[in-house]
Amino acid sequence: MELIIGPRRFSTWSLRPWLVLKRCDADFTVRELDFNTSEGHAEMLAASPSGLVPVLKVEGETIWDSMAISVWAAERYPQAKLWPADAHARWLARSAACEMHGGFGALRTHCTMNPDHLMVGDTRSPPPENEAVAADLRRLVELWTGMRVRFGAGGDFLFGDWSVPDAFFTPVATRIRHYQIDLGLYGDTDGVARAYADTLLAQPDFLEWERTALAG
Ligand SMILES: N[C@@H](CCC(=O)N[C@@H](CS)C(=O)NCC(=O)O)C(=O)O
Repeated sequence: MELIIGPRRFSTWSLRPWLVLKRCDADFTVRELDFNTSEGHAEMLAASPSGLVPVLKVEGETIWDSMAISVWAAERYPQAKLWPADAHARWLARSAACEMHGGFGALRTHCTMNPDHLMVGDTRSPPPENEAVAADLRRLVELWTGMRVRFGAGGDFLFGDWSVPDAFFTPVATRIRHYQIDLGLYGDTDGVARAYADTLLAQPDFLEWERTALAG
C-alpha cells in the first residue's frame, strides 16, 4: 500500500490521511512528490485521477482525496476506532471533519502553511487582518469548544478519544501556532480551543511528520 503525498512542508491535505493511516498502524509506504517541479507535477498527474494528492494505491485501486482515504481506512481498520463509538458523537464528528474538508476557505487561503513559514519556524507572521478569516476563526472556536464540552470528557481530543476530525484539524492548529493567533479574541474565553490545538501539535505522529518535513 502506498500513500502518495505532496511536499510535507506545506501539503496539509497530505498530512491528514497520513495521520489517519498512522493511527491504524497500517503498513504503508510514502511517495512524496514535489509538484512544483515539472517532473513531480508530471508524476502526480500520472498517479492521480484528480491531478491532486494525496492518493492511496491499494489492492490495484487508486483512492483519491483525503476524506475518501480516511473513510476507506475506517472501514478497513475497524479496530482503530477512527470514528466515535457513540452514535450522536459519530454523526457530529463526520459533520466536523466534512466542514473542515469543504470549508474554512478564508483561513486556508490567508493563513497558508508554506515552506518559508515552516511549522515551528521562528519567522512567524502576525495574523492577517481580514474579516473573513476572523469569521472562520470564530466558527472554529465555536465548533471546537462545542464538541469538546459536549463530547470530550473521555480524553483530550475533539470527541474524547482520537478520531478523524483530529486529523483534519491538525493543520489548522499549525496555522494558529504559526500566526500566533490569540483564540481568546475569537470567543475562546476559557482556553478550551487553545488547549485542543496544543494537544494536536503534541501528538507523536504529528511530531514525526514535522521532523521529517523540517529535515527535508
Ligand atoms: N479535496 C482534496 C484536495 C487535495 C489538494 O488540493 N491537494 C493539493 C496539495 S495540498 C494538490 O495536489 N496540489 C497540486 C496542484 O494544485 O498542482 C483532498 O482532500 O485530498
